[in-house]
Amino acid sequence: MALPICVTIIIICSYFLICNDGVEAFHSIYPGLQSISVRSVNKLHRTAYHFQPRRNWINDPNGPMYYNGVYHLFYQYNPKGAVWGNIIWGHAVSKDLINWKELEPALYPSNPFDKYGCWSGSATVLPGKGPVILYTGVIDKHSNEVQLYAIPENKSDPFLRKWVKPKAFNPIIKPERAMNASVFRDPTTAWWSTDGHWRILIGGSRKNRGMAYLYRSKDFLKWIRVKHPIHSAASTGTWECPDFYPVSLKGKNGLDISSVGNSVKHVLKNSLDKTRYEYYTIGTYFRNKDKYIPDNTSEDGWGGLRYDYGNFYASKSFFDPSKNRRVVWAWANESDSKEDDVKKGWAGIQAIPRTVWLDSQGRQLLQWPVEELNSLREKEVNLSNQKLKKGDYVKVKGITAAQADVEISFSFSSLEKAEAFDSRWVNPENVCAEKGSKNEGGIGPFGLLTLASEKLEEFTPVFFRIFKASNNHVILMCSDATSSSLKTELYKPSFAGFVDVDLSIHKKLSLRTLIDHSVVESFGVGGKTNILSRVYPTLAIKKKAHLFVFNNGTEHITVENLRAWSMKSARRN
Ligand SMILES: *[C@@H]1O[C@H](CO)[C@@H](O)[C@H](O)[C@H]1NC(C)=O
Ligand SMILES: *[C@@H]1O[C@H](CO)[C@@H](O)[C@H](O)[C@H]1NC(C)=O
Ligand SMILES: *[C@@H]1O[C@H](CO)[C@@H](O)[C@H](O)[C@H]1NC(C)=O
Ligand SMILES: *[C@@H]1O[C@H](CO)[C@@H](O)[C@H](O)[C@H]1NC(C)=O
Ligand SMILES: *[C@@H]1O[C@H](CO)[C@@H](O)[C@H](O)[C@H]1NC(C)=O
Ligand SMILES: *[C@H]1O[C@@H](CO)[C@H](O)[C@@H](O)[C@@H]1NC(C)=O
Repeated sequence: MALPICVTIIIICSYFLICNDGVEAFHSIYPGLQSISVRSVNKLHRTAYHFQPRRNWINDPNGPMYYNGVYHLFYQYNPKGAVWGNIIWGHAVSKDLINWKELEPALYPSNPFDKYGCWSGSATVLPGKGPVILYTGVIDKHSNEVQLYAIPENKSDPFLRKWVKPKAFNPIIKPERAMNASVFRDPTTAWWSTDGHWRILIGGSRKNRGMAYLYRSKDFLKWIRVKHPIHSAASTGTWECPDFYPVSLKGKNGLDISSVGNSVKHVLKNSLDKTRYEYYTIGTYFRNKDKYIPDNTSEDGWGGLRYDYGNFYASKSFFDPSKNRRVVWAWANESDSKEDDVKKGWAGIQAIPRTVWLDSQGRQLLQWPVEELNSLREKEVNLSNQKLKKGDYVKVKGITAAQADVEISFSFSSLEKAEAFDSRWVNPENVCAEKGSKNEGGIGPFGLLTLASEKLEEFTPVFFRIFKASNNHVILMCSDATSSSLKTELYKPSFAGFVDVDLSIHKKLSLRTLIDHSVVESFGVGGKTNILSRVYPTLAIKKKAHLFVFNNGTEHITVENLRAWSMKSARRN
């Protein structure tokens, strides 16, 4: 369960003098807004192929799974309004992860243990027995939490529409007295070990130390906490939505959750409530010790590896046995204000589901939109061998630039003109904010101008910029919202990440960007560094949106190949 950040309390309270209603828990922060429903939703910036429900607020993806030929996506949902609150589990099903059918909610408060909310959780498909959902129930106004389970009422129903919460064993896990019960949530999918036990993780913290509690069970009903957490890290605050899964050292195939073997590593991902970003480590899972230890190449904290350096949170993965892949889902929140959300009648989308696998060097994960997305590609335009001098920008004509998929590769002949890298630049976002696309460089900035108005009053550039450090080159990838909209009162971050690539052999960089009205979702260098931005152009909308390639560095850049497609809208229902 991901909660809206606390600092907004102050802002919202000053707008609506209604916060001192005696509710102290930090999630009850928009009591005056959370149940305002609108008659008709504003379609202007709605997405055409990124999943969102018909109206209202959504956040975390929950319980993704593939069962009997159907993909299920559940999600945190406010059925009454467009800000967080009244949380239940929405439910949608799909045959291809792209076109969805929205169903009735799967879980909603129905007993004393989830009276104040059905928060995030996961699904496990038990061999021969079918799916089980584990989720967090909120028992009171102080957000004290327990874990519950639910099973399908009828396993033969192809869509698993109805879920029941058996009384006999629920809640299956309660916090112990020494634990902080208000930060004890988001059970993972369970894995099975040859000692005959199922195991799950639950996120939490002790003081400021983030941790993933480990529980085991023989029968999936009676759960016992293992004495130590599987892993914890100082100063990281509460770990939300932990995700723990095996990845293969050999190739792109995903692994089922319980896989073991010599060529298996593990990934632990946590969503940090403190920063509202996630990070992951790659490491070794010592089964007999119930311990996970990150590799020394994975930083274990704020500055660690991220799936995505933009609006991307509370992610959750699942193994898809039909295509032998692991797929990760995540929530991308809005960058406009709560008042805007109430007016437009909706807030929150899901990022495009991504296949995730381990890079051949074993140091990071790679991600790529699921291949089914390509079925939405229609009209294609392409460009090759286009030279870009400093200050050039070239329009990509002939596609619906507000709803598009673009793949592009760039090359250049020398690294000589790279600007000097300042070793104090630890946070790529600061470098992106300082250097931007408007600040001319040596090699780059070069890339795409997405959601651009004809005269470039508005645009969201996605670009690379190359620097020379003392003994290597540093590649910065930015998705900069600074000029994305003429509307001023928006969150316009200069999202950025460094890209781990060796340019000494091939001086080439590639980029794929999915553009969807208020989404610019980019995959740098085959999915090494990825950034999802939410933007709200006022001029660059629908047919008035344009796409350009540009170069603002002195080194000449060649667009080796560009392929861009208009995208069809995904079917909903
Ligand atoms: C369960 O679902 C199947 C398939 O939809 C249906 O034929 C059957 O009648 C259902 N059983 C009950 C008890 O509702
Ligand atoms: C429990 O966690 C909440 C939320 O982070 C925090 O406000 C509270 O101080 C914690 N309580 C204790 C006893 O640590
Ligand atoms: C990291 O661990 C590997 C073995 O897993 C070891 O060879 C290497 O020296 C370690 N590096 C550092 C910086 O500790
Ligand atoms: C370029 O686009 C045209 C149609 O616009 C298409 O026929 C052709 O196959 C494309 N070429 C490549 C290399 O993709
Ligand atoms: C390129 O640099 C020029 C000069 O600084 C600036 O006016 C222009 O906006 C830049 N282009 C982009 C796409 O940022
Ligand atoms: C998404 O919205 C922005 C702007 O309000 C906040 O700064 C982010 O913290 C928030 N992200 C999450 C995960 O809540």
